[in-house]
Amino acid sequence: MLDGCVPWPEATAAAYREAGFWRGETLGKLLRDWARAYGSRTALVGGDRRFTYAELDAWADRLAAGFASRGIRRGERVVVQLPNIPEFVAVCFGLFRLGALPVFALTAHRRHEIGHLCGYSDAVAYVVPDIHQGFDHRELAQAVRTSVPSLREVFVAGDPGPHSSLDELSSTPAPTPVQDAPLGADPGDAAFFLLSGGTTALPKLIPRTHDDYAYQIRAASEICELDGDTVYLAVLPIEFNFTWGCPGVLGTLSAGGTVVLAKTPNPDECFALIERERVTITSCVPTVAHMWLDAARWSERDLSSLSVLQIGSAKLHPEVAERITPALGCRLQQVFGMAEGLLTFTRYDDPLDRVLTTQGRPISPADEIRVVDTEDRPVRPGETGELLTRGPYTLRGYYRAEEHNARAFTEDGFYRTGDLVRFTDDGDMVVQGRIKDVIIRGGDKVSATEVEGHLTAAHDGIQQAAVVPMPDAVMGERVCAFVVLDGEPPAVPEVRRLLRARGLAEFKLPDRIEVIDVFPLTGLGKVDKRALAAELAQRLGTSD
Ligand code: OOB
Repeated sequence: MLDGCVPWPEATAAAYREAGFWRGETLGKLLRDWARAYGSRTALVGGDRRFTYAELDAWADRLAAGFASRGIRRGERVVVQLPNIPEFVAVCFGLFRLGALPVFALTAHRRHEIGHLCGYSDAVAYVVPDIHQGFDHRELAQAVRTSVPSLREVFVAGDPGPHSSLDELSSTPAPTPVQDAPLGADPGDAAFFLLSGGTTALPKLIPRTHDDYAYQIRAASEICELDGDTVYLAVLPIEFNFTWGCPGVLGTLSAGGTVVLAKTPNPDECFALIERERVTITSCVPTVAHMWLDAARWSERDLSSLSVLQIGSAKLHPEVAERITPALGCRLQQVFGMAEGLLTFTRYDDPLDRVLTTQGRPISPADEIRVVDTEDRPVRPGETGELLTRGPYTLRGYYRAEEHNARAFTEDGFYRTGDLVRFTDDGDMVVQGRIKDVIIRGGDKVSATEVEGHLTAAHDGIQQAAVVPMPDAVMGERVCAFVVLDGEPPAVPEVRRLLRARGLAEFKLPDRIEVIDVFPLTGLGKVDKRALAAELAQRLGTSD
């Protein structure tokens, strides 16, 4: 495996291959197979543009040749920050075919996060849109380029400004045929990097291998019964594991279906796409589901093609879950997942109460689960504890993070998820809470530690900061910062402006600031965040 990645133990890897989970295929080769099987069918729809499987395959080849002609080599990293546009898919497959590794940045990321991702991965190139949601990514690229020495190239989808045009790169005919197998990469090696949902100040990189991801999309597609008639609407950002491969974009392509890209989760846009493209399945976070439930009351769009709505990434409350089928006329599937690997799904034939109240079961018979107490001892059946897991598509270590890995994994390779769960007698998992210091704001993960660091650095008067989740009916949680001050209390817009100026993504900025004289401490002398959450509830008048 690429230097800095942690492989599965050889015996475990052999067992996964023996069991047929890992089939020794690369993602770049899989697209070739899909193009052979489904050539003239529509693979991808983005805005007014439609691509057949054959066209997507040829586009990926041209991009692979183009990237190679610009000196990008096997094993090198390329930060990809693109919205839901067809280029995202073509660029990734172009890179897979070279054996170069996309690093999936969020479009919301700004100078601070992108600088970190490029530096941490020693990226040689960075792929951006020109302007997205009013923000000029070419300027961001210019700034990052001066601070990251490894960065040689910036490619732009759209008007390139001072950088290189992605269109031009893919207009050079590929030296056909690009050899079939192994298409530049080793199936056991990392194919791309997902980002961790941030328990650490900045995201860690999660290497996903060709073998492990090909297995994930196969297992997820089977459970979701995808086939050639599947039309998947990508509502959430495409770089999110949920959208990309649970079964999502890749699962749909593997089945010969059609992927439709939505620019935003806005119900006006998405309902129109569902009607126009006869969408059959989509996935979203509870906050988006809320929006859709409200919009469905007045919308006159025909949503009758929609048969499954997957919801995950944050806790879905049973009262909201109950409204899905009556309002949208489709089946609900709860999904619990993480970029690190493990996925649990409710199944289509589960009794309704299990679908409404649980997050289902792991998707692979080889997923291993432990639920443990604070001493790593298994809790009694049915009791709540921390979820630990390992399996054929769950990482064994973050990239270049030896010290962190020692804490994030047990000695025998189980990943410590930081989630508190219990299992019902039927074997379904129910998420009860979490012990990691993360706020889940409408499905986006915000590291408390990261925001705290920026608060004290950004504002002279803020002596100490502690960030906690603030319950919110629509977003699930919002970001509340408790601050110990020296001077006048700062206004929220002012603090947000200061953090934005530090290059922080918008979704991390505090929604509320609460002043406190001293922080409550735990017995170990750490800031007691439970006590702060209780204090917040009292101040908001929401404590029971
Ligand atoms: C998904 O992935 P990440 O990496 O952004 O976040 C993972 C974390 C989990 O550890 C858990 O804390 C939370 O998000 N989470 C849920 C949940 N699904 C994820 N918490 C409560 N209920 C759920 N259903 O969020 C993700 C990746 C793939 C598929 C779906 C979600």
